[in-house]
Amino acid sequence: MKKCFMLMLVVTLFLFTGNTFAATKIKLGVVTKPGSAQNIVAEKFKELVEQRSNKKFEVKLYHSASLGNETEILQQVQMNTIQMAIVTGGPFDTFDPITRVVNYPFLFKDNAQADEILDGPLGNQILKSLESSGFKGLSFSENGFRNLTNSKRPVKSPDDIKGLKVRVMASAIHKAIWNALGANPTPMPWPIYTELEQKVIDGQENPLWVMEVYKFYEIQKYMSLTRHVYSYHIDVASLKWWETLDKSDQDMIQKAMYEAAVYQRADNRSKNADRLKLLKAKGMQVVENPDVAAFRAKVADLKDMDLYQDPKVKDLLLKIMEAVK
Ligand code: EAX
Repeated sequence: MKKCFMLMLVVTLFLFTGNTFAATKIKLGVVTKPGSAQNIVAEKFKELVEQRSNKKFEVKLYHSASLGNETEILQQVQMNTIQMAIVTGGPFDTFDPITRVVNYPFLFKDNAQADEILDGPLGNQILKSLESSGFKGLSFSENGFRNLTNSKRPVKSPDDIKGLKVRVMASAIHKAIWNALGANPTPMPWPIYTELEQKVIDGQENPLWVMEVYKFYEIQKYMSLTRHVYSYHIDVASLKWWETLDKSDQDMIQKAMYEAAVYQRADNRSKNADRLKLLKAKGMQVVENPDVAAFRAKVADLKDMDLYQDPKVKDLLLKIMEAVK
């Protein structure tokens, strides 16, 4: 009897400590706060991975710039100080120029087109390419179509943009877009509320959820539904870390991230109509149909810029343009 008890005790202890030591922590970074598009992906991913791995993996979320800005988050992923991140397409630009293809202005007409390209073989070329800079690209979730806001005047045509100081992400293509549109683009990492409030910058551009979650209606009177860039997030892991995982864990994680991304895209899109209502109710003046043809004309030559001359980058851009014609 005593022996049996001892044996049970040993087995219990073994299971307990075994379990404790087996839990692998995944540190996941996002720059934005709870309620943001990035956090919705991250939280869904955490739920799926912990459930499916029976807590063999535990996901710890670092949000609200607690790990620094998006460029700094990506550097930490490269070094494997954190294992995963959901980061806006813009700041990837300095790590791998192929990522700027999707930031090309007016590339996708609508959500369906974005999904078709990004979930298909062309999107996969971007994920694959990221390996050469130390990232395992898993999937694409979304920020959404970006719209211009500012505190100075309603913007209907490029003439109204002249001289506006517009904050842009740390991305050469975003800077080039706003230069071509006649603004005075100012690269600045997220968050930017204070700079808008203090009028260091006149405007910024982001999807509707940002204006709501970050309360930009308090400090930006005017919004134009320019939809100039479909802004994706790239959901990445550290390649160094990825290579330490066995195949079945890799598959489980990859699948969970893709499902989290698909979930979040649908969630984001389903809320846009209400967001627009809310922003108007909060007093924003919205130009719903700006002269998009005139904006397009201003940026039509960007594909011939140096930014797109790397053959790998140019090739993908032209292929996507052809596919969405
Ligand atoms: O998701 O920096 C940006 O403008 C991003 O869109 C921001 O992280 C909000």
